[in-house]
Amino acid sequence: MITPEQRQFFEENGYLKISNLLTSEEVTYYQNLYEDFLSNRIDASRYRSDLGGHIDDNISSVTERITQIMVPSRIVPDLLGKSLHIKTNALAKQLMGDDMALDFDMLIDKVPFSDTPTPWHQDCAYWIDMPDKRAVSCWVSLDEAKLDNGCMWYVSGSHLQPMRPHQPAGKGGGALECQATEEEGVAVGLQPGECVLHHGGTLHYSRGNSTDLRRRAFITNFRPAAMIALEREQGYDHTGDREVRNQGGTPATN
Ligand SMILES: O=C(O)CCC(=O)C(=O)O
Repeated sequence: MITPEQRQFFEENGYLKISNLLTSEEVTYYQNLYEDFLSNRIDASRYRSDLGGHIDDNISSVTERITQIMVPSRIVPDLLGKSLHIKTNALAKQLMGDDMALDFDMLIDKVPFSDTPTPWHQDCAYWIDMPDKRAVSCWVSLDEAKLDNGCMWYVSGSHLQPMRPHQPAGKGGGALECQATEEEGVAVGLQPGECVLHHGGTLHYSRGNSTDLRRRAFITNFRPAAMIALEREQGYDHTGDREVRNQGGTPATN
């Protein structure tokens, strides 16, 4: 249950940490499933990309700097009936209304020593413009997330400000970036099974993983069912399929 104080904190700051979302048994279930996706035992190649592909150097010792797998629940539909989706949808409804429904989900993994920050951005910069701006992402950590393996940072209240100008983060990959610094931000460390919610307009970022620790995030995103219908009518479903990108001119997959 979200308390009135938590709701007020979210409304004012644009993010909110939730402790004890998943039990340790549930965390183990999602960690195992995550490994099946990463190792291609579950084939998600169609929806897999490197969110760190904008980094232009030849010294990478990892094949993907930031592994992003879109719409895992489209590949494993049973996920929709499991605890992470059910609990995060309930949080989204409590925060923003009963019409909040799952728009997309994704896995974002930063392998040890991949050392690649996620650029500062606002999710709404990736999306088509919608009349109803309600949107919330639930970033569920399957590992301890701390500063140097890439916990999330947020600029408090940025969802209440005009969106900052965004540009492609580099030549490769689909990531967007805008101007912001850690001095403006707040870091939110998490234990496995905890999550942090952020509004679609909240400015956020994470450092690279410069440690030997894992940093696996399972993310669900919710918005009003009517806005999801509007997106789909325009061929926009967050899969990053070339067909959809070309139609919509959408630069990336978030
Ligand atoms: O996991 C990350 O580093 C970035 C996550 C993110 O940008 C998001 O959930 O919107």
